[in-house]
Amino acid sequence: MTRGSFIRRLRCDQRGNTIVEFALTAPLFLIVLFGILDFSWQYFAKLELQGVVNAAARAATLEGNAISQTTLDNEVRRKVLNVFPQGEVTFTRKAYDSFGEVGDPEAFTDANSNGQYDSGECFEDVNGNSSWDADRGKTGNGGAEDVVLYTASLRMTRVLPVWKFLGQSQQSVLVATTVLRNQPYNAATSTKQVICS
Ligand SMILES: [Ca+2]
Ligand SMILES: [Ca+2]
Repeated sequence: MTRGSFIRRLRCDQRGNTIVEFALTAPLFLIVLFGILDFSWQYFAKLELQGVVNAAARAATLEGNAISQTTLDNEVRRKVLNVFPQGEVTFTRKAYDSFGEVGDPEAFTDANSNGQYDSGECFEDVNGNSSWDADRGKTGNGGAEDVVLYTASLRMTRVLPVWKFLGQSQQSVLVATTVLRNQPYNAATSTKQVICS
C-alpha cells in the first residue's frame, strides 16, 4: 500500500468517531445528570425539613407552647435525623412584638433625610443591644405574647460528588423557618428605649 492510499483510507475510516465523541461528551453529560439528581435531592430534603418544622410548630401551638424550647428542638432534630441520619441540625430564635414586625428594622429619626440610619440619629432600641439594627429581632425566645421566628438549619454532606468535580464544597446547608407565638403567661422582657448617641 502506498503512503497516499493509506492516508486516504485513514481519512475515510470513521469507526473510532463514536468512541471519541463519547469520551468528549460523557463527562459533561454526567455532570448535568448528577446536577439534576443533586438538585432533586436538595429539593426533597428542603421540603422534608420545612414539613417537620411546620408540624412541630403546629404541635407546639396545639399544646399551648407547653413544651419547652429544648423539647421542641429535640423533636424537630429527631424527625429530621430519621430521614437524614448523617445530618446536623441547629436552631435559632428571634423574638418580635408582633407578626407585622418580623424582619423589620428598628425605627429611627432620619435627621439628614438620606433614607437610612446614620450614627448619631435617634433610634428605638427594640432588642436592647444598645445599637441600631436592620432587623429588630431579639435573639432568644422573647417574653409574653412575643412572636418568635424559629429557624432550623440542616447541614449535611451531599450524596453525589458533582460539586467536588466543580471545585465546590460538598457540604450543604438547608434552612427552614416558621413563626411561633408565645403564651401570655411567659415572662415579659421588654427593654425598649430611645437612644440618640
Ligand atoms: Ca439618616
Ligand atoms: Ca438594637
